[in-house]
Amino acid sequence: MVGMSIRSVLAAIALASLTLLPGGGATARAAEPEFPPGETGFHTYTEMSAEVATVAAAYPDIVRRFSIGKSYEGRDLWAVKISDRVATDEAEPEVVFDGLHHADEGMGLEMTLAILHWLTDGYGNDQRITNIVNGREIFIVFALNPDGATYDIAGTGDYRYWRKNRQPTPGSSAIGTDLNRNYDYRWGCCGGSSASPSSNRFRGPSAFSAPESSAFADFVRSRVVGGRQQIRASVSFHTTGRLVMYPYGYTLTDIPMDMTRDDHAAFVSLADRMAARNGYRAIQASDLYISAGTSRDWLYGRYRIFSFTIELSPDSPAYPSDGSIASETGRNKTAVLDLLEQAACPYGPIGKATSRCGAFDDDLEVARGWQVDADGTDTATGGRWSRSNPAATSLNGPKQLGTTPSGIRAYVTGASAGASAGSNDLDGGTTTTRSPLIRLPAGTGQRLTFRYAFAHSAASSNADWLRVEVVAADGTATNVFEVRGAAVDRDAAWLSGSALMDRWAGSTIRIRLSARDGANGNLLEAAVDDIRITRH
Ligand code: 3K0
Ligand code: CA
Ligand code: ZN
Ligand code: CA
Repeated sequence: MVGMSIRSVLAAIALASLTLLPGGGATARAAEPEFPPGETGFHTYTEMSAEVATVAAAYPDIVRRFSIGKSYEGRDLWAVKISDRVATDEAEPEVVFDGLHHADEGMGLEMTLAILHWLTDGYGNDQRITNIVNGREIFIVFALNPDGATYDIAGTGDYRYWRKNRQPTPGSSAIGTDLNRNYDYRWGCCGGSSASPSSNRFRGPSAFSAPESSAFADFVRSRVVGGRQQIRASVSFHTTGRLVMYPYGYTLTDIPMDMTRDDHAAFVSLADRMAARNGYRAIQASDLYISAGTSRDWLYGRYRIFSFTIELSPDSPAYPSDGSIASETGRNKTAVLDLLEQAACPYGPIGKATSRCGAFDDDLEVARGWQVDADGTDTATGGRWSRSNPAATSLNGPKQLGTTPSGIRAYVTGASAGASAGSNDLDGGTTTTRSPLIRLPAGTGQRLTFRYAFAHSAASSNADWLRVEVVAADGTATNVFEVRGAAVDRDAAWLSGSALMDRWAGSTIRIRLSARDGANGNLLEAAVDDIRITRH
């Protein structure tokens, strides 16, 4: 220590303890854990962290490194964003890859590192990769479960066969939660996880009880910009089985209520495309076994992200050898590149690029930034717009329809299950709901299309209406579609409406749905679904 100032001694001690205690935990580790002899080609957490930092430093124009949060033991959950103009949030489709939800699935981490290297090495050298990096914003979360992965190899030259994280469970001596059972979508349902803390499929005491799954979810939530989730596709890499799996895992039903027909068709098509490239088998996740609370189900169920789980490597041996890293990751290269390309329009492979991937597309199945009574001026006393699963009502014929053009939700003027006609209809004035901001492309021919239903009793008059308005950037509202009431009984039926958007080409607008009950004692129902702006 001769010649060292107190300050540098302290700095040296701090550095040493950082190295010794990467987790900041209470127990000192004597040496950095390493994979068993013969398998050291896999990256430890420390090696991965160093490699990600090195690549980020080498490619500052296209790689930004950040941490999405900390593991239970305090390790950073490292991530990168890869794109041109990487410091700017551009209007480009976003894609997320993650590895190592499960501690003992090291090939998943190798896969995320392989993607990092393909994209950075290829940028400027390979036209396909250059186009992808220019046109997408790619996020990679390398190791969701660094504590478990470190523990798995911290034994005496062999694996510990550890899967879960390293978080104690209150009231139990058992350690660890299965991160891929801890997400808040159908959490704990349907026999797809275990309530027992000692189980390898332990779902945790509550959804998002684990800091690692919670940090991943927070990151995904942070990608909601202007009410719209920017991430369009994702892959979570696991081992083993050589499978490409799409939602859902929680049910054997192919197209349950919380999936649309278009989305299912797109999932099958995207999975088949990847399977054709990596030679794996494409299946619905539940065809492997029922799993609930997985990241994949959450990503689709909550945000309609086209999310996949890829199980790398053959089933045997349980731990693939490090000699297979290059070939097993390599065979996934074109599958990954294809998904990155298709992410611009996941409906492209089912031939619906024109109808589903225009300037705006909302099937109203999940919250996408609409706001009821955004201006605080609505006067309706009942039956305000509600993004709901409508209940069929009848009064001399159907008034609110129990079906929707897509999925199970639409905007309807009041939906209370089991309600009788007249108890949940629009009353007392006007109700509005306003879309998030929509940037219209320059050039003519953009058309707003939607499905709607409008029904009333014979007590209606032309003071009743359903309107679709365009609200310009300066707040000016223009009526582009209107259907009015009349003194006749009118039954509900799903119809198509449309309006040309040329007036607003190149500008930023909102769509507003407005329904009005202009007279008393009248049964009035309106509904809207599948709101799109496309150019045919
Ligand atoms: O649907 C799923 O994502 C479940 C598959 C996954 C799991 O979490 O059980 N299989 S793994 O544990 O062998 N990677
Ligand atoms: Ca960019
Ligand atoms: Zn796994
Ligand atoms: Ca719908």
